[in-house]
Amino acid sequence: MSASPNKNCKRLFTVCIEGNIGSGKTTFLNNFKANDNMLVLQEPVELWRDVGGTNLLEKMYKDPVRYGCLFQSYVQLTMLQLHTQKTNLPFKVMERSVYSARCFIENMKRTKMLEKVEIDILEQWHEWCIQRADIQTDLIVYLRTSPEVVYERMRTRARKEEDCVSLEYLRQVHDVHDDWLYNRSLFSVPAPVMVLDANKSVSEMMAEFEKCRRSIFENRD
Ligand code: DGT
Repeated sequence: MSASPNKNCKRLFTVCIEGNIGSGKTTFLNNFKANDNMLVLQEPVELWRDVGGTNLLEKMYKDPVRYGCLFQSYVQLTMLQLHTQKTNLPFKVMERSVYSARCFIENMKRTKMLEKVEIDILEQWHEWCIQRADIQTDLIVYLRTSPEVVYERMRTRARKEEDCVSLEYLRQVHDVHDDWLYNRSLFSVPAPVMVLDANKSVSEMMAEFEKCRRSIFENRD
C-alpha cells in the first residue's frame, strides 16, 4: 500500500475502487457490504446495458466510432449520479468514478477512436464535473493487474458484450490507469492512492481487503 487516507475526517468518507476491466473491483467491493456503516455502490453497468431497451455497452464495443462519445457521455452521467447519492452513513465505497471514466476518454483520444471535437466536449464535461459537482473523494484503491491476467479472467467470465475485447485493448486500458495512478504522469489524482497487487487469487485478495478495510477505519476515526 502506498498511501494513507486523509486523517480526522468526520464528514462522509468516500472511497473509489479502480482498476482495469476484470481486475476484481466488484468482488473487492462486495466485501464491504458486511459493514453496515458503509454505502456500497456498484458500477451501473446494468444501466448501460439497457438504456430504454438499447444495450449501449454492446453498441459501443461493436461500433466505437459511432457510439463511443455517446457511451462516455452516459457513463459520466451515471457516475455523477453515484458520486452525488446522499447518505447518512459515514462511508461510501464506489466502483469506479468520473475520474476513471476519463481514462477511457484518454484511451479513445490516444487511439484516435473519436473526433477531436468529441474528445474536446467530453473533456470539458469532465472538467466541469470535477470542479463544480460535489464529488469529494478521500481514497482511491487501485487494483493493479497485468493485462494478461485480466484477459484470462475476462474470457472466463464471458460477458457477451466483451467478446470482441482484445488483449491489446486491455493493455491500452492498463497503460492509461497506470499512467494516472501509478506513474502519476497523466491527469491529476484527486485523493491518496492505495495500490494493491490484484493479480492475486480471490482468497489471497481477502488479506489485502482486510488491510484496506482496517486502514480506512483507522484513518477516519
Ligand atoms: P471487475 O469487477 O474489476 O471485473 O470490473 P468489470 O470489468 O465488471 O467492470 P469495469 O468497470 O472494468 O467494466 C465493465 C464494462 O464496461 C467493461 O466492458 C468495460 C466497460 N467500461 C467501464 N467504464 C467504461 C468507460 O468509461 N468507457 C468505456 N468505453 N468502457 C467502459
